[in-house]
Amino acid sequence: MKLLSVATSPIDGQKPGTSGLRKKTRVFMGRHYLENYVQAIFNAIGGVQGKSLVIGGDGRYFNDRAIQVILRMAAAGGAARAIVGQGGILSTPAASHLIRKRHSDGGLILSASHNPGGPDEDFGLKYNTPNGGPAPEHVTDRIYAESQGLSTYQIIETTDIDLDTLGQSALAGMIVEVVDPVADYAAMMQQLFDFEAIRALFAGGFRMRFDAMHAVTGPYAKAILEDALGAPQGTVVNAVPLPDFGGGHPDPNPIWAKDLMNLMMGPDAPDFGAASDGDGDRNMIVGRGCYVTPSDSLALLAAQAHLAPAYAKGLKGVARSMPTSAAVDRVAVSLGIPAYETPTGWKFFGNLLDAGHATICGEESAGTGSDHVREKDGLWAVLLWLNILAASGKSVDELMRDHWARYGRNYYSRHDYEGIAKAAADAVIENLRMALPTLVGRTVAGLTVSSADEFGYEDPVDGSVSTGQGLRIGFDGGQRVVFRLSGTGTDGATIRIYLEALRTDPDHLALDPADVLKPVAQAAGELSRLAALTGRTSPDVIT
Ligand code: VG1
Ligand code: CO
Repeated sequence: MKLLSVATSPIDGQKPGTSGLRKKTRVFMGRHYLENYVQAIFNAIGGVQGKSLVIGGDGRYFNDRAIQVILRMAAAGGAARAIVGQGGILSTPAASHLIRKRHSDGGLILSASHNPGGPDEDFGLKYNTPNGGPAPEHVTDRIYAESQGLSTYQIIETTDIDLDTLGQSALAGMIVEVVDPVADYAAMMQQLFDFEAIRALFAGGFRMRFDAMHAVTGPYAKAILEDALGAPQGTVVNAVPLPDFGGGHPDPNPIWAKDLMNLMMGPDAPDFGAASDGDGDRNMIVGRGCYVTPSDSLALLAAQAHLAPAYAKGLKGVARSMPTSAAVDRVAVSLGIPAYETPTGWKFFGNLLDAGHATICGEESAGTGSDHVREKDGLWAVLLWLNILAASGKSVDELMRDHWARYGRNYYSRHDYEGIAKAAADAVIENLRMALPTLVGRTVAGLTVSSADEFGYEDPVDGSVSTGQGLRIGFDGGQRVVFRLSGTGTDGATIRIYLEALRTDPDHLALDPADVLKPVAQAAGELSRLAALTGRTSPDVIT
């Protein structure tokens, strides 16, 4: 074994986005690229001498190779221990839990989440801090700064480390501990939820389908839903993680989880359907004939969480990202608890959770979670839904109807315009930004603008400020549109347009969302001049 100090030079474009650094896999595989980024992370946290790190990923192409590199670099940096999921596998929430449970000094999670995997698709890497959460901006800024000034990295020359056998081995002075990726996570879920009640639900003939989309949650879902809770074999489909996710996008939404949607909307639908994404932190919830938007799911979970043992004493508060619908805010008002509004990205929930200000958090992009870890957690959301279904004896459809009858319904949709030339996308945002001060009082597509601003956030715990977090325009009557650029894409730019309209009239709770949102969609088009500036007339993805 030989310690090498390799001369390198900084590589452009290593600025981490909404969630770590995501690039084309071939970029990560390029000479020194991964190594530079890992060294930048190590430098940014003051080195890894004597530290312990949790390491694992979603199993996508290059996961195995990248982990070997990271282990050899951690050993070269003098790390004391690396806790690695067997086969290099750890879902994002399971990694967050392990970091916390083992009091480690943080972790490296290899994933590009819902982005497709493969040599010509996407790869990603992010550093999570000792609280188990994604690194906050001051840490990612430091990582970026380090990556710009790098001249060498340290690595050990050795043969591959066996990651398939559970147990401990030594790599130079570092202990490599290979752990079961599922066991600790499954034990925690059992603590949080009423497994007896859910078991009785399945024993009584309740049927569900969980689509793991050939991504990381397969082994977790099989162990928990089928083995521990007694759901019939075959409840979990696409359960084997594949390096290319079977060629699909492991993105749990009605577009990419179309098979599940078709089943749930068809004559043979089971009682409940769910799916999770590449790294297991997102969820999709669908009842028989009833798709639940992530914003509604967050609101319903907040309203009914007391039915699960872990939340029986109530919630301290709730938090949602700004583009997420205000449905959960209405629940918070009725519960008499605070509701926080943060920028997009789970890293902004970390301080609120650590400080005990919020118990449940969520995003419109199908991320929901609680203070049990510091990441969003797909299976957690599915299990909380199951717990609520078991305890209430109601169907998904009944629960949603009751919810809307009580709180009103925030109709919601997101339109994504993908692969836009960066200059055109920037022009759309810049034009809108310039126009903001002139908008209030103007009537567009029959709607009158009542507010217009650019979202900025001051963290209530550490006072840090994040600006430029999305343009939001409100209209009379509780309708809203938000514009922002994606921070996770790898091809050109993606413009996200978030549409929302509140209805409280009892006769307006079962309308077609597309009809309700038509005027606000039209206003969004006119205000942004999107078609003229980008040449696009319809979105690539509607969720
Ligand atoms: C997207 C979502 C955001 C989420 C982020 C990471 O970011 O909109 O809500 O936190 O992905 O989720 P953006 O910048 O592309 O809109 V995951 O499951 O990809 O880690
Ligand atoms: Co994800």
